[in-house]
Amino acid sequence: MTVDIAQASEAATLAPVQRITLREVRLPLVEPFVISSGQVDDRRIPLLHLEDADGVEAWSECVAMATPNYSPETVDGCWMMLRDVIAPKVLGRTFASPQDVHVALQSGFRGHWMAKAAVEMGCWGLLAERRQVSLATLLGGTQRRIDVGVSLGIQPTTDDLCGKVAAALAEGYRKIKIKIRPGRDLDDLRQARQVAGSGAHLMADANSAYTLADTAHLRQFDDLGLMMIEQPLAWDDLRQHAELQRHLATPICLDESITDGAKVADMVALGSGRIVNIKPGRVGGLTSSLEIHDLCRRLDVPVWCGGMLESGIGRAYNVALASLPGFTLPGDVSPSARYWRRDLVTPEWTMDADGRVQVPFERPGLGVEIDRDRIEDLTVRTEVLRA
Ligand code: OSB
Ligand code: MG
Repeated sequence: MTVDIAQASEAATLAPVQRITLREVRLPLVEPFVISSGQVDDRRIPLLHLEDADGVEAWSECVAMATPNYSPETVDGCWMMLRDVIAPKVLGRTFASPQDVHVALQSGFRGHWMAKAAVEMGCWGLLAERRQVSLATLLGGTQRRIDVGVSLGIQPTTDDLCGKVAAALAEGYRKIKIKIRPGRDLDDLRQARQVAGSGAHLMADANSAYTLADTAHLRQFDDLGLMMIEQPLAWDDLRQHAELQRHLATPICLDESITDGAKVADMVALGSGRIVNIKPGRVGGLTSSLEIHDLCRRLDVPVWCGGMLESGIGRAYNVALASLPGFTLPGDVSPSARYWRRDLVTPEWTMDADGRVQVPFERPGLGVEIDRDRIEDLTVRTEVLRA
């Protein structure tokens, strides 16, 4: 981009966002992704193109799913909230920092984390462009390479799962997360452990498929040497997870239940879990992610970066976030080819044979080029929002 910013001091802060173009793209996954509460074949992705008063541009992504089976938010709900409520609070206004955008979107405004995050993250993208630094630098990242894990959806058969586990290990992945549901859990995990060997980093993600009535069943997971079990109980629960954790040796990792730093404090106070999955979309953006990261570091709670089947645009934000020092466990930041025949960015995100993704510290902004032609081809609707 060739935008001349007259004074470095102006570049240090945000200029008013003048225009946000919402676009929905449909990106077919290379294979269906099945979790206990639903299935995704084609990913519907709202993209945001933000332009500020100096003509600086940035892209961001809203991570909501088509249906409210993971989070109460949806693609269509977020579109409406972005257009009618969130963009009007931001467009044409002066904010000193993305943190101030976060504050403006929090006051008197409940929920809608993923919709808010799409704009707040875009403002971080704008600021990185204005300063001509990488997003990872802007966020305070320190790790030049991120350990990568893969999230395997529920497969048609246990044999299919074992094949995927073997293939993932051969590719170099440093953690394998296996989606489970009642009826497809213990046997799947036992066989996966058999294939992977005792040293492999395996974990399970239940996406809220169990209740406390399953405690005795879940205790059997303790024999499997899992790194953690992610979100076994209700999506908004902390109290019952604390009860369950008292009966499990395997650490519980919370995903859905953590929507801000206060929830982390509650998790620790109650003993609801010992590890946190941070997804910037789920917690309202990067300001909230940084707050959770800092709190977890103080409290000695390991964190890792989750994923929402993002395109290469959302992935850029996740990779930058995961470069912070508290991200000590492999993240769900798999390379582009694990999801898409062709991504929306160049270069595509790749993983080396050691199972690591390179953080583009040396490239300003998101660190990848946006493939506008490809986005244009995949766009199913557009809406322009102006100050
Ligand atoms: O629970 O972590 C989850 C994808 C969609 C919704 C919820 C989850 C996931 C994943 C995918 O596990 C992680 C990835 O993007 O690779
Ligand atoms: Mg999860």
